[in-house]
Amino acid sequence: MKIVVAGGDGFCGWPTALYLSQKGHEVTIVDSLVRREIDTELGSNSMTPILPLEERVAAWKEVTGKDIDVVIGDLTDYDDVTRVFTEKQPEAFVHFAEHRSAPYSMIDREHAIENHRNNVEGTLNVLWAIKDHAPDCHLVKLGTMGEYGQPNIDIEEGWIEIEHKGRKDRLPFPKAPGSFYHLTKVHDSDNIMFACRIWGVRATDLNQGVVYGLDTDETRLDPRLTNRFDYDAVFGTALNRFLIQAAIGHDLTVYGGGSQTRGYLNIADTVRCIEIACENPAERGEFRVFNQFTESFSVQDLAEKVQRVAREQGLKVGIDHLENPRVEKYDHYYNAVNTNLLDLGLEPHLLTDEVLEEILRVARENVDRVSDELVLPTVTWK
Ligand code: NAD
Ligand code: USQ
Repeated sequence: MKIVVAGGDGFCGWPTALYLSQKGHEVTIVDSLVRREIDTELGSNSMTPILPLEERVAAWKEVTGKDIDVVIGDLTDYDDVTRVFTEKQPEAFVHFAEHRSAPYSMIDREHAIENHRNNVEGTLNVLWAIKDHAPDCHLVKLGTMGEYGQPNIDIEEGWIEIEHKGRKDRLPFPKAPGSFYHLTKVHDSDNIMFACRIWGVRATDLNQGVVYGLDTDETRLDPRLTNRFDYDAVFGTALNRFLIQAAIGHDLTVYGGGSQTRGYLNIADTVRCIEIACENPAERGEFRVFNQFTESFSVQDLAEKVQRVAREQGLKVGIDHLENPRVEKYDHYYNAVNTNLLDLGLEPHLLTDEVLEEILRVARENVDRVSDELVLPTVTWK
């Protein structure tokens, strides 16, 4: 298939582009490189040294003989988006290309607005370009489990049957997101659903949980292909942060009580889920939602797992319950359905000690690249 991976220089997009290329798909990466600029803004860095995009792609060609096209372009620029659709005529457009950090969206008014502008405008451009230039293209859009929040009922996959005053309907599942970033994903979902309804766009919204891990079979082929690995309090995510904290001898930063629970998945499953979605496209006019996570954990569970595995490697690691910089629920009900991807053939890589050990080993090899001052949270919700 001809597949565009927008956001293909990022943590999820890069290993996905390699995986799809390895499977024989014709892959084009589109990226504005804004994530690298945000590193400069925040004074942060990937814990692993990542090469410039052109050099990564050249290394892939050298190692595998396979070509990946690169377009440096911004989805908020309609000329860039039009060029990609007219020149590439993709059968699937995989859309990772958004600002994805909840704390980044909560820094101040300007960041909240920029987050909305980048994410909502980019997705609207993609929808208009599909309508105008590639109406049969399947949009595979990365949403988030955080769109649903933590309701006191089971979370369904996008839709829920409701009986109200004697009448029934199948309606979008209610949303209660926890940051301005998560809200951008809700707005995207509504816009995509609308475009499916009025223009007959085919779309799959992948409500992904928190992704952990670093390498995949493809990024392990050569050190120049390594993936980015965020550890700072703005872009680093829970489990990956804990592993890096263990490696540098920092207490694990559990926010508040630690009973807040989320869906998680291994980066190796992210790439496979994208392949499954691309190879099983939605129908024309269908807005399909898959909940993309494999297991649920509380933050405290994760900290204890990391503490145990680190101890076995001779590292002494404490768990610190910090005052929570966010506003979120503790001790809440959490039971989300995730059967759509499993039914289509996903075989999850679960969170075993071996998985934790491998990530911890890479973290320990790169400790000299970590700035301690980026570890503690500085952005608050209030
Ligand atoms: P990332 O920040 O590492 O990568 C995003 C990439 O998109 C970057 O390379 C960035 O330069 C690019 N980009 C951003 N805005 C762009 C624009 N307007 N035009 C072109 N390129 C642009 O993020 P990630 O962790 O790889 O996440 C990818 C997607 O998956 C995001 O949409 C995110 O919301 C979603 N997601 C991520 C996680 C996670 O745990 N990492 C979990 C659930 C959902
Ligand atoms: N947390 C800690 N300590 C930390 C970091 C986080 O206790 O050092 C807690 C947070 O308070 C939260 C949970 O861990 O309860 C998850 O936080 P996170 O930073 O790992 O993830 P989140 O902000 O939800 O965002 C990440 C990605 C985002 C994606 C989302 C999926 O950055 O792009 O959309 O995971 S989900 O959580 O399902 O919405």
